[in-house]
Amino acid sequence: MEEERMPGWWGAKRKEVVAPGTDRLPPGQRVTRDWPVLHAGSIPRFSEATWDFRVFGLVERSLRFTWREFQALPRVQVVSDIHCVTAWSRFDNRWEGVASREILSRVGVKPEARFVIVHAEQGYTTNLPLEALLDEDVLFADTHDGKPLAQEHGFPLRLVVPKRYFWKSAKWVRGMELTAEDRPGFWEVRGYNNNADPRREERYW
Ligand SMILES: Nc1nc2c(c(=O)[nH]1)N[C@H]1C(S)=C(S)[C@@H](COP(=O)(O)O)O[C@H]1N2
Ligand SMILES: [Mo]
Repeated sequence: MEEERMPGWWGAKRKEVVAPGTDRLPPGQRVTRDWPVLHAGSIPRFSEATWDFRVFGLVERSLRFTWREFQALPRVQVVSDIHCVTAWSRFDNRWEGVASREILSRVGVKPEARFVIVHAEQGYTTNLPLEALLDEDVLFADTHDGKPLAQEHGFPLRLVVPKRYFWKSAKWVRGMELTAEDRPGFWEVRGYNNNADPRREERYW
């Protein structure tokens, strides 16, 4: 199969990556084959001239990538399932992009850093423990099922965090801020669960 020759292809490890030791569909979810679009606000327009991706906060060196620089980073491919808090799950999404741990390895994370605030267009944020972003299945994706990410799904770049409900997977991402204290994000301050583990049905609080 052509796919198996691709470097970094994780299809063979899919079962472990998707759901270690558990049934694949988390409680209260049903499978959909289409891909619903959900977000607050409008779909931002991408301008390569002004786009950047910044890593800042508790790091030894703050980094700023232009679109071209970001595209030059080492790439990975991950197959994972989406679990949305509104109860749909979509299996076997083939993502391509840059692993979050690849980016974090370049900034020199300070020992005090324990959380990451993910920043996206129009002030959208979501918060995650640092270790969640070091997970091998987490990436900033620009490609889905072999095609550039659609505008409404986060073009040019979105985060994908398969082990959390999908609102943690910020669309139109622009950076990561490392912090010592947790800081609830856009949906987290609006009643969504801070941890968002689908296996434990951590939907709202
Ligand atoms: N920037 C941004 N990212 C976002 C959101 C948003 O409002 N703004 N909504 C989240 C929510 S609640 C969900 S369910 C998913 C939906 O992603 P999709 O439209 O690609 O299915 O995006 C997440 N990422
Ligand atoms: Mo959502």
